[in-house]
Amino acid sequence: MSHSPELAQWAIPHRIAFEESAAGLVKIAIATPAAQAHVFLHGAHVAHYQPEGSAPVLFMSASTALSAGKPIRGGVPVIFPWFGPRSGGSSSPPHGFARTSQWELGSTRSIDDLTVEVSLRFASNAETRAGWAHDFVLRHRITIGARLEMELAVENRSAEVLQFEEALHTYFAVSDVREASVRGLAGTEYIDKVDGAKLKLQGAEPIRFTGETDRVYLDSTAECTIDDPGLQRRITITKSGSNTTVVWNPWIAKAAALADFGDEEWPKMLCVETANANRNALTIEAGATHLMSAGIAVSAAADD
Ligand code: TA6
Repeated sequence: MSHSPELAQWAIPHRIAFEESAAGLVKIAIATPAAQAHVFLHGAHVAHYQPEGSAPVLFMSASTALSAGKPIRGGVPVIFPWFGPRSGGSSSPPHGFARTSQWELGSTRSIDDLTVEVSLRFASNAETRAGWAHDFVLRHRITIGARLEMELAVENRSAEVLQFEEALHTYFAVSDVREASVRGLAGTEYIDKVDGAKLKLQGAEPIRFTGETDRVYLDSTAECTIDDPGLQRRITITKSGSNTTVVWNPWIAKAAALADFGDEEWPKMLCVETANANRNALTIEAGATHLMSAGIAVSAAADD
């Protein structure tokens, strides 16, 4: 597969290579003794992460688009500067423009024998300003090893405060969402988007899935876990700089309504998203930078 010659300087033999997909998307192919991963420059999108000896950790729809200007259905979409539909009912793309923009490679480096890091950058331009009149620089730092670590930096390059929402909209691969459970959000307030956006309180029991589930958990910095008995594994999601966690499964009807999502794929995925959204939207001063990070690790199923 060919790749952009100017990127070749950032390749690391046997660890980081650059490929170009049929639709012209540049993919960073990463391999270390601890894990394999794929990251597209398109949307700074982590599309694949698989620790050595584990099944893939991220879901990717077989029906996803993989072309400029279109969101990728799976992996870790980078959501910025608004979450969901833009307020005011405009025709702006849902979940903002970061996930469908072409990011630049910032750097690549080996951290140790098992771990590499790539960083990608996206700065405001005439196109973004036309729809959102602010200047900013995004930097997404992705560390691939025994864990997947992602850190999204938002730098305010405007002369005035910057108000925004953001998310690492992570699609996790599960054997069957009907058998999976999520822990860590007990006692947390959430917006139930499948029940009139009512504000509810999560009980003490683990979250289980019996229908379309779309919940925005607020004021929560908690570590969450996904227990997947089918794959006999627990996925742990730790975070910093994030006060919102979103839990989503489209279930049958919503999956069928999504053109880039296979009708039979909904049992195989579960989103647990690291975010700042709704009343946790951020305001940062001119010149300030905000960091939000998510760490993802896989372990054998807990016996608790
Ligand atoms: O994070 C959950 C959510 O906001 C759902 O409401 C659903 O819209 C999902 O994101 C996917 O959004 P997308 O724009 O990628 O189809």
